[in-house]
Amino acid sequence: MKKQKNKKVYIGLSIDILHHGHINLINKAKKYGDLIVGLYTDKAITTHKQLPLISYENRKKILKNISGIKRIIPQNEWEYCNNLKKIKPDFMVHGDDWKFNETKLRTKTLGTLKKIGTKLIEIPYTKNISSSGLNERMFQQNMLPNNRMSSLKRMIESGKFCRIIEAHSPLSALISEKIFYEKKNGEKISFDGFWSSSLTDSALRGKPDIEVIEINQRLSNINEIFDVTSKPLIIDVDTGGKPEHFEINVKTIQRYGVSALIVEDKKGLKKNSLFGTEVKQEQESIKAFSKKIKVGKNVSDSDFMIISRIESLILNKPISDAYKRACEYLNAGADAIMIHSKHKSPKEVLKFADIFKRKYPNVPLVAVPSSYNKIRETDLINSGFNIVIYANQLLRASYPAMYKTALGILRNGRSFEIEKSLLSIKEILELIPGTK
Ligand code: SPV
Ligand code: MG
Repeated sequence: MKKQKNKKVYIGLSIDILHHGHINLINKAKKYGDLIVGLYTDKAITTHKQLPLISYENRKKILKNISGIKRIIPQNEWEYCNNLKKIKPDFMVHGDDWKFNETKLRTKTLGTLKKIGTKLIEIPYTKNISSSGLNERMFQQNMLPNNRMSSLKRMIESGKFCRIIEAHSPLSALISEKIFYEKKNGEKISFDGFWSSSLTDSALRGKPDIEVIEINQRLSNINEIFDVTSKPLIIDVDTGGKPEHFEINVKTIQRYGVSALIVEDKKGLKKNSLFGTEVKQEQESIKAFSKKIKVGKNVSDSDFMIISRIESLILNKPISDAYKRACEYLNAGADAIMIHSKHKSPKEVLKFADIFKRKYPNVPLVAVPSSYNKIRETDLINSGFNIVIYANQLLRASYPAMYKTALGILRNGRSFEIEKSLLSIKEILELIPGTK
């Protein structure tokens, strides 16, 4: 076919792993006219898949070196409608595999194409490209320490709101790695990473949450989680200990590929924050805590984040104290702030966010809504939060399930009655590939 003059052709690409299927598509599409590629932004990709390994700018650089592309524009959403309406191309070219794996997207796109008078050309999906093989390659790449470490910061920088969930074991992490909820519009809601909680890591071992589980044991747990997952992880390092110890631990934590740590401004024998003032808890001085941050930042990789956790509200101090500390901790080099509260109402946390974001709109802000759990993610987003951490729900879910099961066996003198609430033997045998 001869290239048609003054005709515009549109294709959407993400090209995280560029392969010959993409080249086939580009070569065929450009025959219909001037080729405009809508390149998926990192944020658009994360509405349906994991963050791409290669950033938007670098994927754009790659595309620029492929001949026959007239223009590259950002594809900001999963759906093509906005770009199509803007460009009004004569043709849109797409692989025909979306008839099977993206039916909602296809139907919606067909509606738009009809309205704007664009012709759809569907190209047979290139043979011998195994999507499971590509997914496995992506998974292996995402697991590498540097890739995993940088992915959290990249996600935040792409403007994505990050949903983090506690993982106390590889199995709990595997659930969160894979689970997604598909909304009516096809958007896939999933967890973006894991929280290694001091509370659940301690409770799992039958120990109190008082910094008694030492860092190497915490890291050994994380290492096992990292063996079977690819998403980023934030570690709760409690008070971080003495600055001299903190410095050494920051280096070790980074080496594992952890993306961020959260260090809280308390001192002495640390008690769980959710006790509030019921127990003796003391806040560290601004000066001493700022020194700890500086020491940690001095040995931090640029992709690693040190998040300062402010305990003022936990200790019934005013919002002004929390704000003052936030400013000082940022001056000391903190990459982000976590504001904690144990109140049932989110009022004070939202007030803090309002004041904080007016001064620091670009500094990431973290919420841990364990007690004020009625708040929805949309409200956190609207208030300027960038990360939400569901800090303990999976372990709290497993305990009552185990308790009920153990009691049921005792009550009945056998396991038959409780079987219906369990994973079947077949399911547990098939849960982990390679067991057979
Ligand atoms: C944890 O999960 O260990 C935390 C959050 O530090 S909280 O339990 O709310 O203090
Ligand atoms: Mg903790």
